[in-house]
Amino acid sequence: HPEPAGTLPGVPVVDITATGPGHTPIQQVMELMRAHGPVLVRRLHGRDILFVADADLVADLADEERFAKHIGPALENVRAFTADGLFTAYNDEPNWAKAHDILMPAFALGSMKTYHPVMLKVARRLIDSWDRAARAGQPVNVPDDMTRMTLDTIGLAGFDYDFGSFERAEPHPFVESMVRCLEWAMTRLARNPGEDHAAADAAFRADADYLAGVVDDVIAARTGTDQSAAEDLLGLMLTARHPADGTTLDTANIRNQVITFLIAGHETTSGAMSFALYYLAKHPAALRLVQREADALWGDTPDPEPTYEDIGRLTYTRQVLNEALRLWPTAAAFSRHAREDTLLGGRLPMHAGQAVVVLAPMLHRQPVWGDNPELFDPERFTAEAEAARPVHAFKPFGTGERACIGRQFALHEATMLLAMLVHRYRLHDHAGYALTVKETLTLKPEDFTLTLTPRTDAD
Ligand code: MNH
Repeated sequence: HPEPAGTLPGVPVVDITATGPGHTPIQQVMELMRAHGPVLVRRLHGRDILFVADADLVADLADEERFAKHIGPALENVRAFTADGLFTAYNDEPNWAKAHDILMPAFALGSMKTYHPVMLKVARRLIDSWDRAARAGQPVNVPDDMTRMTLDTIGLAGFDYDFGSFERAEPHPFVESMVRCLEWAMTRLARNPGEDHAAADAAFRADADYLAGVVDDVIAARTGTDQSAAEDLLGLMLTARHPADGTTLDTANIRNQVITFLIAGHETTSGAMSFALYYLAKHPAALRLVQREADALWGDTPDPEPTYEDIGRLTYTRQVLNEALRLWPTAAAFSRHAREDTLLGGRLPMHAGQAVVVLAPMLHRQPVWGDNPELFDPERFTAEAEAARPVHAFKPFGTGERACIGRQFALHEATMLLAMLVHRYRLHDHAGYALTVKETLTLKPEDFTLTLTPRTDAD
């Protein structure tokens, strides 16, 4: 039920019907907020969406007693290919709590120990590929290679399935279909009344069916084998019984979960590492500090063997990742709705069920971040600086019980890889890259390439 937004006291209404949201709707709302402030209603063909980035309002929205995750129009579109998977399930859909309870143990910090060897193995695939590029003097496409790395990692770590992405010149067809599905979910929001989109919808159906087919292969490779009880994600999905009722996940739900994890498990992490490398390539002082941290652990060993414990010691590397996620949180928006009639922030009347979209990139540029929020500065994430800041000022992983389940997984994978890369290579911004952010529901630096040379002792 679209609420007449004019009833929200003091909240500007910006009608974008004339231009539409275009291909970069997140960046468009960022611009609108720069002009109109961090609370606004965006109106498109008479449909209103309330966007907020104000730190106090976001802190209030984090109150799980009064607000909950909302499946808004974007996620409704994603539901067309992930249905009741964890990411797109409604809060009260029984399969959400069931799958959450069954899969949670696989994402506790301690579980990262199990994934560590696989993450390292895939990191070495990337390094082999970058070594070849370095020897040939060829540039590497950073987001494409980060996507190869994260897809292979979630495939192997979660499902013991090898996408073999580094053996392919083009992205794996799963990635191409997935990106088109995400684009369909995004551009469907920009459709004008009366237009005919039958061709786009048919192409989407074909892509969604292809994704489901890949997932059926992933599952078939395991069912009935003695590996079906392995303690990875798929093993838990196939065999773990819910403590409350003793049942396992049903077949349709397992398929939805596998698609969900293959997508959620790689797309955003890939973007986060790409942005981190972008900022390191542009900020030599920060790059030197990351290199120093890696050198302190691994010296000039050409092929270090990072241990699980090493990754926890890479605190500055982690700060760099956090700072990249501050400026470009790769899952940039999440939605909340009021559980009951309430006043948001004590001043904006919301009725039960009414939705709000939190725009993380602008939350991350609010005054709590100081007077130069556009500046890349990993010092914002020292323990002291974090302790001094309101807890809800940084939300790259969402909030509450529906927050990202894969956070530790992503941070372990990304921290290790970043440290290994800067330990091994000098990064050359050979093209004088100017950042353009591509949106496919998630964010990535578009066409970002680097050239690489091995580091020498003199560096
Ligand atoms: Mn992840 C939910 C961001 C990595 C699996 N993820 C979310 C949400 C955000 C998010 C934001 C909440 C969305 C909402 O409220 O509607 N996730 C990220 C980012 C990274 C990331 C920025 C990397 C960086 N996510 C991962 C990885 C996995 C994963 C890696 C899996 C291995 N994420 C999920 C799942 C959910 C989720 C599953 C849904 C959780 C739930 O609702 O129960």
